[in-house]
Amino acid sequence: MQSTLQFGRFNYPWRGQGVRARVMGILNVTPDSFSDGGNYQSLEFALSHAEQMIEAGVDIIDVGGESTRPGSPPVSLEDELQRVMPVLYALRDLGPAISVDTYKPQVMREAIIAGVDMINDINGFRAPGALDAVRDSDCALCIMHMQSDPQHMQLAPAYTDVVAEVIAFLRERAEALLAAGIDPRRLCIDPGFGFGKTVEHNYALLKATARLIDELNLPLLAGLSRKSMVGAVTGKPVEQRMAGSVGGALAAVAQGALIVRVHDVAETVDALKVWHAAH
Ligand code: 9MG
Repeated sequence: MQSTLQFGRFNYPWRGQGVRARVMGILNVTPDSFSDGGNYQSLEFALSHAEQMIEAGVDIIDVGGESTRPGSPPVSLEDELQRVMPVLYALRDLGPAISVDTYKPQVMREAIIAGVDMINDINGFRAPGALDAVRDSDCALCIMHMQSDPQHMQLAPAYTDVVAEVIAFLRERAEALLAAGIDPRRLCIDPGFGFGKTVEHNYALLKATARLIDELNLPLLAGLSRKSMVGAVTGKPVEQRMAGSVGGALAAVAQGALIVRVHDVAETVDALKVWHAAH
């Protein structure tokens, strides 16, 4: 049986013949990701980073205007629109698929008008108006699990059975999207590594990648690049976590993950080429 994820202008087979894991490069357009010289400088910086990722073979570029690191404060709707919209319009026709990382329905609406291929919502489309915002489009929808919110999520993450609880959450959200009339071929799930989880929770979920895909019958996106779960086993600070992150991406792909969200595009693309050549 062949299954395909509808991804805006693209279609990605995720089960059956012709499956190839896709590399999603991270493009943060937050003031801490460039020296804040105003809108023009941030657009120039974003474009040059995107061009490097394209050169390295990226499949999807994920544009985010609000930091989701533990403890990060929220940004206003106006600031987020001002940061991401010029970048989405500038990237739209450069080749790769474009994703926007947002939980705000108004940003989703504007991004869909700009032609994005995926909405990546760390909040699982729970905000009032989110389902209405995405219903009448063909972009893919990434439903991520998060316990609590970015400001508080790492204070005391707690589960009785993390894998079962994450599956139950993702199932409930997928059913809410389907009940809103959304085509199941647009849905993608994500366990949300680091979003309200200890290192042990994260590795229990990484080991359960194949189970999540089987039980929910949906393609999976894994984002563990440079996260503390990589630092915890390598003992490396964030700027030295490239090799560990590539190892984590391969562990997810080996269990059937379709998309890996990464900082180090060139290294991940090469690792996946070799991995696929051997399978
Ligand atoms: C925005 N963002 C940061 N980490 C992420 C992850 O693991 N998955 C997804 N979908 N988005 C993420």
